Amino acid sequence: MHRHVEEIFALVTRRNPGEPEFLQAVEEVFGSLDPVVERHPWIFTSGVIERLAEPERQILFRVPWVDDSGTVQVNRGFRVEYNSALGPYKGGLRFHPSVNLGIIKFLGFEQIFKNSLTGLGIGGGKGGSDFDPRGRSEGEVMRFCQSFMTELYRHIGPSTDVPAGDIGVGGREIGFLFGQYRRIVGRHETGVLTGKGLDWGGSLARKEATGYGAVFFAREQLRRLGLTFEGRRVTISGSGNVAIYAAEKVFQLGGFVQAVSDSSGYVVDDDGIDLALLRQVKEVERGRLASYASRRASARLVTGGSIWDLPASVALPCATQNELSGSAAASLIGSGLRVVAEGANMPCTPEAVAAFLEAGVSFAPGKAANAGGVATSALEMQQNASRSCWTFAQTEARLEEIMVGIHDQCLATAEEYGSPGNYIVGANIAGLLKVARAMAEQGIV
Ligand code: NDP
Ligand code: 2IT
Repeated sequence: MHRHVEEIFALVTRRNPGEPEFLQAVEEVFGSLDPVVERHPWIFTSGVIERLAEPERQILFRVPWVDDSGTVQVNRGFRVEYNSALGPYKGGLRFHPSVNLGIIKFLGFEQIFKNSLTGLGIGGGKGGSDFDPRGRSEGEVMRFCQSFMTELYRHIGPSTDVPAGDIGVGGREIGFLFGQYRRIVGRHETGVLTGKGLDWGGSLARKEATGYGAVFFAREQLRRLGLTFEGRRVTISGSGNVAIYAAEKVFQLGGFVQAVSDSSGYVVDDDGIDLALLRQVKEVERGRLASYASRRASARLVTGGSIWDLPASVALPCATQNELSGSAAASLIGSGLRVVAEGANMPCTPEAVAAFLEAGVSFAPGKAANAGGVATSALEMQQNASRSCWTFAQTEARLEEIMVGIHDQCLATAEEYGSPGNYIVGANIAGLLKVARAMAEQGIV
């Protein structure tokens, strides 16, 4: 790390105790900056790095609600409005018991560069709550969402800050959140949230976009190696929104998805994952993978160990941060792994990433590979602003074009800055330069 960047990182470390994920994300980006700051000294003089180390605004609030037994529950709500140099803050909401300020800051920080890479004029933000939707009734989830929005509404808007889904927040939650927003402000302002229902402002292909986009990206990585998905053995962790649609696209491209996971374990299916059954268990019943395994003779549930113990040619980690460790990476490399594309945000630990790079595995970081979700959110905002509605094919074609564009931009930038083939360097530098230019041109704000 350049000495000046190192000093700023030391300050970030002192200022943000107890936020290891945030520091991990910052260190990864700062670690790519040496060739940039040497070539663009104006980045220092305009204080871009110092300013990127600090979110523009961090909102914390109480979310009181009443559960089905009449007991008062209190959760914590967050919205980190990290950087708006390129457009309104844009990024998802995560409802998971592990959520804290450091997690939301890491996700908001990553979102700045990801959104920049899409080229679509969106700033970076993230939010959520430590609310655990698991085991909660529909009524409880609705009351929680309404209480959450009763505070959040004053901070968001189509030109201010536009939340969407993330872990634990899907179409159902976006519906409850939008309903409460509309009731409070008294306007049908579709552009305030993305991932909406298709009858009231949602975009076709938004639900599929993150998973499809990650697989389009992996297809480009394979293509660069002279390979395709045809007949290739693929492991996908998670079994939520990103994982399900990543699996669908892998099958469409002729690949073989052998396993998916959730927090209870993983299923290996000798006949390949049955998507219709997976969607029934996960999207309709909101159940566990044991239920998938019990209904399919070719499948077994594994509750010990890790899904990454399985030999695979392509790995798509689509569950959560730091789920793929250095030792998991070593075992995957030993079994002939060629490509990793992060569908989740920061799922590979720094040790795993180092092992992939060392072994010459093609590795794509989340801020590039999973940008299809937020990119399609921006397409949803475009449709809302023009009161139009694109077809599935039109939207998917735009998504594919954007993902191929990000892939090529990462490679070209990596090459230009002396690290050919390194998607991390390419994504960090290409993402940063656009934001940095905007921040410099707009003055010290
Ligand atoms: P979902 O809530 O739909 O699914 C999450 C999946 O990951 C579930 O299978 C869940 O298992 C598993 N999971 C979550 N947390 C843990 C944990 N701590 N340990 C083990 N398994 C876990 O979320 P998404 O699919 O939307 O998000 C997955 C990842 O993709 C996240 O990193 C998210 O930030 C990222 N992402 C999402 C985008 C989107 O558009 N939705 C866009 C870009 C990135 P269980 O149900 O058992 O908890
Ligand atoms: O991490 C992400 O990019 C998302 N959860 C999607 C954000 C969005 O605004 O669509």
